[in-house]
Amino acid sequence: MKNYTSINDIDNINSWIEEAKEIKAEPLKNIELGKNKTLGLLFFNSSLRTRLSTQKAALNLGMNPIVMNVSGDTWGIEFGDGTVMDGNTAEHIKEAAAVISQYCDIIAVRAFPSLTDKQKDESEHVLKSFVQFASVPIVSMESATGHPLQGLTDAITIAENSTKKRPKVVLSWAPHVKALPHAVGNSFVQAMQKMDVEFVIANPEGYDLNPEITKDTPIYHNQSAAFKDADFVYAKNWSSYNNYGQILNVDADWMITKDKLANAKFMHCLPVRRNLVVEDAVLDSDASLVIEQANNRTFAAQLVLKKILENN
Ligand code: AN0
Ligand code: CP
Repeated sequence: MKNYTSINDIDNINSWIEEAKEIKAEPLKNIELGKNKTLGLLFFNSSLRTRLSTQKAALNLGMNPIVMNVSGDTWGIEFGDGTVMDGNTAEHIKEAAAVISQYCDIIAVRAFPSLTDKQKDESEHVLKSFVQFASVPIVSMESATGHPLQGLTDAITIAENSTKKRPKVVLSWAPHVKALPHAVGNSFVQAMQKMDVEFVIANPEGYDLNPEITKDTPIYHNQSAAFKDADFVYAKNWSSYNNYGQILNVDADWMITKDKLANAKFMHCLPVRRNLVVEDAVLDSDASLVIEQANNRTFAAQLVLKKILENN
């Protein structure tokens, strides 16, 4: 594997999960693998978990992480081909990616979608420009349409916490006040489609995700019907895909409550807004796996970096 930019880069999810568990049991086993290698982390957007867990993963492999906030701390980057750069952007991605490649052995990038221009977002122009113009491997730390480190983490967490051979997993839309990306939902869908689970999606009408991603996964517009006999409920808000980037309603009825959850475990990628997405009684109970998910971000990132280091 050269780059890790999508859940589709996972060739065998079960073997990846087993390897992640081995890393978790002995995180410093490969401390020599990344010696004298540098990981560059570039953030076009905010982050808590990704920023810290990916650096921790690099440190566990003996790598040196260096971090840059692209918005604010550096020159505005131009992505357009042939642009006359007489506006606000000061350097082109062609130079920027090539220069960063002089300092880093792997580059990790976070770049959220605009949520206004569907075609541009779906072209993944930021992530793909780094892949094109950098001379070193690229890792997505959440791009316009995917969050593959999160999806891998979630697969690991479900495998670790499952008491059944084939658990039922529900991805449920939940209310939010801001228009949020589809990336986390998309990567979770793709990860669950690769696993041996009974997987369904619940969302209000108008909020169906991209059908090219959901494929034949059942979609319920009735949340309680979807939650029947669930073992894992994964909550996430996303804005409308059809009415691209719009908030159609903030239907509070879709908030995850302890009553709705019944015997299921609760999952969320974080950050989560309490008592809007999910009530306190869930997050403060033993049913919540959110902190263990955040912990597993380190081992998912470490597995990805290890595979890239071994291959390059
Ligand atoms: C972001 C999102 O929904 O993509 C990041 C989640 C990891 N969440 C927010 O902006 C709240
Ligand atoms: N789950 C996740 O990616 O969190 P951050 O946005 O804080 O990195």
